[in-house]
Amino acid sequence: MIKAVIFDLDGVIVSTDELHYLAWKYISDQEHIEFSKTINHRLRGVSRMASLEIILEKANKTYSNEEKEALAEKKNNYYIELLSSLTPKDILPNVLEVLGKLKDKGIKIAIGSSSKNAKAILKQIKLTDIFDEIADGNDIKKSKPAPDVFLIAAKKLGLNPKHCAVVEDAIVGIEAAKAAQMTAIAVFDAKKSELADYRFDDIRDILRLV
Ligand code: B16
Ligand code: MG
Repeated sequence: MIKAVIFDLDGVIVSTDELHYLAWKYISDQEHIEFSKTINHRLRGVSRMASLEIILEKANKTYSNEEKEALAEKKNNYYIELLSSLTPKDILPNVLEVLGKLKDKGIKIAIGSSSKNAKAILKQIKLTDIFDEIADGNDIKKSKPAPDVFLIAAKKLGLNPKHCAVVEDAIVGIEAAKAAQMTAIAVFDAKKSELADYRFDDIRDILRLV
C-alpha cells in the first residue's frame, strides 16, 4: 500500500538538465576537456563531485583534491546564476495536477533529490510549501544509486520505506529506490531501467496506483 510518493527533483518536477549542462560546459571549455550532451546524460541524479569525476575521465592531466573542489565550486556558482532564470513556468507538465490530487487523496508527498540546491530550486519555482518533507544532497554522504536520500525522506515522513513510491528520471535513481525497498516509478530516461516497477509516459498515471 502506497502511503507516500517521493519525487526526484531535477528531471521530474523541473528540468534543470540544460542548466547543469551549460555550467559543466563552461568548466570543461575552460579546462579544455571534451564534454557533450551524451556525457551530461550520465550526470543525471549523480552528486556534484561524482559528476566532476565523470567529466574528468576525458581530462589529459590529473587534478588534486583542492583543484577538484575549486572546479566544483566554480561550476556551482555559475549554475546558481543560471538558476535565477527559473520560474514556476518551468515546472514540468502535469506535475501540479498530480501533486494536488495526491494530497487530496491523503497521500504524503516528499522530495528526494541528490542536489544541494534543491531548496533554492523549489523556491524559484514556488513549490517549497507543498511538500510534506524534503530530503536532498545536504542530508546525505552517498548519492544515488545508494538508497540514502530516499530512506531519509521516508524517515522524515515517519513511514516504512515499503509504503513509499519513488518517481525518478535517472537509472541510478531507480536503483536507489529499489535498494531502499520502495516502489520504483520510472519516467523519461529511467524507463530504460530493468529494475523499474512501473514505466510511465505521463506522470498522471501515478494516480492509478493510489
Ligand atoms: P547539485 P536530482 C541531481 O538532482 C541532478 O540530476 C544531477 O545532475 C546533479 O549533479 C545532482 O543533483 C547534484 O546537484 O550540484 O545542485 O548539488 O535529479 O537527484 O534531483
Ligand atoms: Mg533527476
